[in-house]
Amino acid sequence: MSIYSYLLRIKEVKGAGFFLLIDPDKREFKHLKRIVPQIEKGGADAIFVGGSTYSGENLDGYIKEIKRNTTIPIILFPASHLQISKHADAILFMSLLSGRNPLYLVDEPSRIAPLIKKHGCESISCGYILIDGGCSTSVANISNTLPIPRNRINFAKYHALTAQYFGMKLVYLEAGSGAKLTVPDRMINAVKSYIDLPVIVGGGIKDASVAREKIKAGADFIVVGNAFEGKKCIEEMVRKFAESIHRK
Ligand code: 1GP
Repeated sequence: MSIYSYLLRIKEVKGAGFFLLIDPDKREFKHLKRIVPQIEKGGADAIFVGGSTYSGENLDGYIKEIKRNTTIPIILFPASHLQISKHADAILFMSLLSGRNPLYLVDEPSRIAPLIKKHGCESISCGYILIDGGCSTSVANISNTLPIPRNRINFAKYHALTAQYFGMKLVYLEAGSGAKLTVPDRMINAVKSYIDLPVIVGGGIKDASVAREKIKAGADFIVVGNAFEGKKCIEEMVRKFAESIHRK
């Protein structure tokens, strides 16, 4: 089964999916052995790997170490072509549709595309849409793009529909890692009812009840990273998120 089919299956069986994001800049290699099994035992559906400032150093080794410690899929969430590894199960192949910087709309994707072909990895194309998270975020700074204002619901809807008509497989509504404010429920709801694609929501989600709110608003998948950073024992917290997200 492809990873994309697996994700759709998760949605069908559990109601929604939970992805835990590991940023190699913030989680040391030596801690993976302890942390990764907790992610699976806690009930996350996949592990995302990536980070805005990560140089890609030893990415192959990092992915292999995660793989040694889990059976759930590892999906790359690359900020650049330096964050591609053939050892991942799939790659979120993104274009930053909300931005007007050609570097992240098409230049980085065009550097990643030949690597995907070379490695024969599964690519899951995704319209990446940045929403104002109420503070300055790394993704906005590094991409040098403006997020969509929180009240511009139609703007978000039209960008998401663009992803659909471009033939992309997912839409990611992103407030940015560590965002002060999460993607507004009203916006999630409006986007989800306007398009036919699965919607991922992430950025600033720090507890299970907020994740639940996003699911109720229409999110199909939730990504959480920051809330787990720097913690040694995460299994119970992962479980709380998973139970709250999977509740039909
Ligand atoms: C960032 O959406 C993800 O790209 C996760 O955000 O780190 O704030 O959970 P957090």
